[in-house]
Amino acid sequence: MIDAYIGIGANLGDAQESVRQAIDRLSGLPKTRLVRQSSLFRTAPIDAGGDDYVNAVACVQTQLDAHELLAQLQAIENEFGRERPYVNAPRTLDLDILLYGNRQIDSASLTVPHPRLTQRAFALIPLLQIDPLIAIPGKGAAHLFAPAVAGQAISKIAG
Ligand code: PH2
Ligand code: MG
Ligand code: MG
Repeated sequence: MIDAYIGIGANLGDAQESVRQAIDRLSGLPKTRLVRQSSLFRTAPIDAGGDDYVNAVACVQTQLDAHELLAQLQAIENEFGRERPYVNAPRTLDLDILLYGNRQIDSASLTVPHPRLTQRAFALIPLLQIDPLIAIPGKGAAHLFAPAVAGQAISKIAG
């Protein structure tokens, strides 16, 4: 069993509802159980246009290997009508593997830890909410990177 942390984002359509439903879908993945979920956060787009995002992070325990997990996440994105007209286009749902246990993976389709995790409040802050002591393989304690993203707009959504 591996603890995998999934970054969830949406800024097209009913983003809050999509993020909530996506977390529900994660809990139904084969060989996988949902362990923790962060609050939902409203965040300003980073290196992207469109509306504010709704972001969250979920922790799952899974027996899927990293590429099987990636394929499952892409299938969920597609179910939610994900389109990719250009890089960082507004999206109905984005599911990224942020961490896969303590593994470092660099394949054609997958880089883990997520290469921009330490630079983006929308991923780092929800991650720290569910595990304040978590370490990022190759980089060290995640909380050490929080000051560097303190200028990025992020606010917890009530409820
Ligand atoms: N995702 C991106 C690019 N920019 N900005 C925010 N606030 N939230 C995201 O999830 C996000 C982004 C690429 O995946
Ligand atoms: Mg992403
Ligand atoms: Mg993605």
